[in-house]
Amino acid sequence: MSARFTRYLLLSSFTFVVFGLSVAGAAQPEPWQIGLQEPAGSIAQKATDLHNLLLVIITLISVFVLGLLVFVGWRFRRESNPKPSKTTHNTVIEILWTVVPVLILVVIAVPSFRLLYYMDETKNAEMVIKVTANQWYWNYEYMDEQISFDSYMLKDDELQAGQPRLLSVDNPLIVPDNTKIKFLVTGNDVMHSFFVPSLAVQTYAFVGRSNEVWIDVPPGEKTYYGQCNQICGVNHSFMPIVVKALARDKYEKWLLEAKKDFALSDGPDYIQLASVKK
Ligand SMILES: [Cu+2]
Repeated sequence: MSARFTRYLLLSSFTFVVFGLSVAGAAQPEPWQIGLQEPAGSIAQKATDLHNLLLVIITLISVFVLGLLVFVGWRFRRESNPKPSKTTHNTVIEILWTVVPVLILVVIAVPSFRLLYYMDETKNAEMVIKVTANQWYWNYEYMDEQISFDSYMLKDDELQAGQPRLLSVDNPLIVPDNTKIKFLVTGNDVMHSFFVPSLAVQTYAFVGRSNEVWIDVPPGEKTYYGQCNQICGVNHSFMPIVVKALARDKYEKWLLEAKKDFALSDGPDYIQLASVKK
């Protein structure tokens, strides 16, 4: 083993350990990541399972088609097939290449629809949070607690140790762990999208419309990072989402503080006041 290779090996394992430590307890993209983020919650788990099933199916199809192409190119090349056949159609093959893809699509459709309807089940949510997208920050309103606050991205000079750049915010969306939460997603200006990959939640935020989604935050304290997923203007890439799951007692403690700091004022015009403040 050359000295250069040893050095490379040491450096890469060091990087791996350092990054591995820094992302422990957080769901975010990792350097050299291939594939999806580790799923959190039942929707994400089901979506990952469906993705893995589709990966197997499309790999088998691609390998089969590639094999056919290579075989035809080799078997019917000019030297081995000097007199080309003038066949124009073959009924058996035509029926097969219609019926087999239909069957494959049906096989794919069953788990897809099952997941789609599962994601639609917003009833039985233990709490509701209204998410409002703005150019270029998020507003979170805890409807039952009468609190509301804005969430802005931290600039580079505001980052604390361990906080990922372009993903950290001043006021994260604090949620209790092990809880089913319904989001009502809406917008205040242009079209945005609320997207947290590890929780498998992605919903468009429109003016004048509220879209429903739900997540079941898994047990355990963890931070889930996401971003606006719809190009919404010059600062589109600077409106990250941070969902921070706390244990129930810590969440209750945070709630007491939040009720002082982020209390919604009474009256019908608070939403307008919140949106004017920029
Ligand atoms: Cu946006």
